[in-house]
Amino acid sequence: MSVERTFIAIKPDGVQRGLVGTIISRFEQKGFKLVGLKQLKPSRELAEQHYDVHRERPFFNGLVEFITSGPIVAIVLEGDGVVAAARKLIGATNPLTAEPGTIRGDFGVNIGRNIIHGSDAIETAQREIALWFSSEELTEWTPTIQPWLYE
Ligand code: IDP
Ligand code: MG
Repeated sequence: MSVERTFIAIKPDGVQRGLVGTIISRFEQKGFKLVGLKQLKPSRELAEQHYDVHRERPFFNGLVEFITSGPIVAIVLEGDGVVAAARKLIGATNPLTAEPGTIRGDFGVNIGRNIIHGSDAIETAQREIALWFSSEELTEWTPTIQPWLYE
């Protein structure tokens, strides 16, 4: 078993469209544990740091404008293999080609409005969690259903 943590952000379009509950439910129903959850309007600095790898891309400025335009919901999930599994639940970057059944495949049509972010690797997740959350904001707890999720 590989217990991991990942960083998820419901982007301003997901919040505006009232998809927060639906999206959190999908991760809960899959069996992943919420260890961090907050709503915030990110600063430009935070958004730029988060998307630092895309700094030279033509969509970078528009992306930062979009992410800072409204509240986002920042989430930390924990569970076996959660980094790759959450990316699978989220679906491909372009919602138009994302598989039905995935969050982007079910709820989006445009790459610039793809509803949700999820860390792409364990190291990225560690960097992003540290960027968005302080350690006091993360809760260590054991769900009572744990024995029904893991043998
Ligand atoms: P990911 O979110 O699936 O990891 P990345 O390639 O890392 O996708 O891109 C980060 C984010 O940048 C995407 O989720 C999307 O919001 C935005 N983005 C990526 N490519 C484009 C584009 O061609 N036009 C507009 N926005 C883009
Ligand atoms: Mg990415």
